[in-house]
Amino acid sequence: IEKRKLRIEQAQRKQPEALLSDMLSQRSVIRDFGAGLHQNPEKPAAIMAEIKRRSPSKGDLNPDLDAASLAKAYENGGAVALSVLTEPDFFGGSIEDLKEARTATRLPVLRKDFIFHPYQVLESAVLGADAILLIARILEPKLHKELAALASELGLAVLHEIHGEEEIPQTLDAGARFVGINNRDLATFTTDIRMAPLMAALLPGGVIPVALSGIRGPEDIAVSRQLGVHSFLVGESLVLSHDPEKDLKAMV
Ligand code: IGP
Repeated sequence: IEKRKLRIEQAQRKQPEALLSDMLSQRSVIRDFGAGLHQNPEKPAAIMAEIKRRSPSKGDLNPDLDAASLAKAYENGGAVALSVLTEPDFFGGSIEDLKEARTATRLPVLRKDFIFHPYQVLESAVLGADAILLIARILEPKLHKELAALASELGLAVLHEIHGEEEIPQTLDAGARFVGINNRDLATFTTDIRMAPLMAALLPGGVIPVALSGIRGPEDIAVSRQLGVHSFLVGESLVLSHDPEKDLKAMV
């Protein structure tokens, strides 16, 4: 017990910065989140597949899902990345889901949560996420930029989420390379898959648009691609599917 006490005292004497860098150094190798995303009409659709137990609009979707097996099905189905909800109250998510999904595959993992504090960015890095979501609508431009800078300092990629044209300047100012455009109107919860292509046309070349929400199957992918968007994030329809691997293969 004395030995243990001494070790704890020694650990406590370490500066928080040193502790943090210790933790970060034990982190597994960061996977390249952006590698699979693209804006190339010739390539198969780039699909990020989401693990989501519940949603505010639909309630329980698949509350008992097994994150590891679903992640494997997504990988086998041709997903380029995983998105894992870690938000507990509205989405039934957890850090455990993120860890299990990541361990089960070789895919990069986006932490999907409401991130509005530097602590959460650090936490994401320590817990092994490869990328984080930053939602323009819930962030003041200054904070948005700070969180993005901290993420890149830690080697994390960022998917910036926008809903409207007015959020584009702050997003570009935060250095965005990947911009998720939400097809879902958060006031009414209705989705319109033409939203993402419409907004994508307003982004400068070199920025990769990703269509988020409301993609139900191959037809929606085809329509979006005709309108000029080639990367996607699909949740609900895959989480509810009896054969997510097969359904995903039909979309790519
Ligand atoms: C997935 P869908 O309609 O395929 O389940 O949508 C994803 O876009 C959606 O879960 C989402 C989300 C978010 C969830 C988009 N932005 C922000 C939580 C927080």
